[in-house]
Amino acid sequence: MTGSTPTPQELLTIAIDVARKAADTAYRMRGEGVVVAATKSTRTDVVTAADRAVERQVLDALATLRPDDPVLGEEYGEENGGGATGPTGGGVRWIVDPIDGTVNYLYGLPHCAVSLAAEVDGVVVAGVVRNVFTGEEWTATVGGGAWRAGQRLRCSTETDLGQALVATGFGYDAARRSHQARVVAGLIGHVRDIRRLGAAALDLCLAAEGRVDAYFEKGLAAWDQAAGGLVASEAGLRVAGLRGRPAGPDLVLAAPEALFAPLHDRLDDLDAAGGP
Ligand code: LIP
Repeated sequence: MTGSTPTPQELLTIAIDVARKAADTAYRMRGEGVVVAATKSTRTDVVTAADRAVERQVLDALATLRPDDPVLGEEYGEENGGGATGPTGGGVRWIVDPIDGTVNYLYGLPHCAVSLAAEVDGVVVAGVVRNVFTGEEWTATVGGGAWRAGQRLRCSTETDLGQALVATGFGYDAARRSHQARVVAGLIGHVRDIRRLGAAALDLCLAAEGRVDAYFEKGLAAWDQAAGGLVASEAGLRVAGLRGRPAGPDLVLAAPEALFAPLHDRLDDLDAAGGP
């Protein structure tokens, strides 16, 4: 595959192999005891030794398998490919969140995942999300559908916002969390209920198979949403931002077509993409 651009399925095969081994490391290290290595944006934004070890494992594996491909990761930023032949990986870039749901990992709550996606020329074409604790694994390729345990995933068919179970999340900054709480306060009376599970990649995958009807969150980084966003869109969810913007740090909204407009409009009215 060196030099030419691999197919989405070829990239997915690599991603699954790397992610499974990474998730095994995360699980093993959890059993050995969690070590908080540092904090980042705030005192509650922790990074564990496992976050760093798992991302380094992914980087090393990809450096062997795809030496010319750059990798963007949560803990080490962008490491440019550039093996012997230089960055000629056919426009492939990898995006990794070594442990999405780090606080859940710290507390031993079984909702955290390794998330690994492959872009070609800036478009995510393959992705895998693997729950570290349960081994549940979601995969997708562009145009190839979203899958778990050999079953093709289909999102919720709910059409009534008042019957929708909606997942969301909160940032680490106190001022942002307060704004996000006000958004939830304005929404909760208009939906079935809210779920705050703590890992965007998994939240997107649960939405992909209708275990929640929709998901939204402000403040996600590329590594939070790259793989899970492809799983969600390949399962039939519309994944976007507000007011015609693409999904991104301002807001990620993933909803079935029938719910997208009413949920979008209420979130827009509540300034869900705004605030600190
Ligand atoms: C997490 C996200 C989650 C969000 C958390 C946190 P991390 O990412 O996946 O959706 O609500 O606050 O940002 O920090 O565990 O990689």
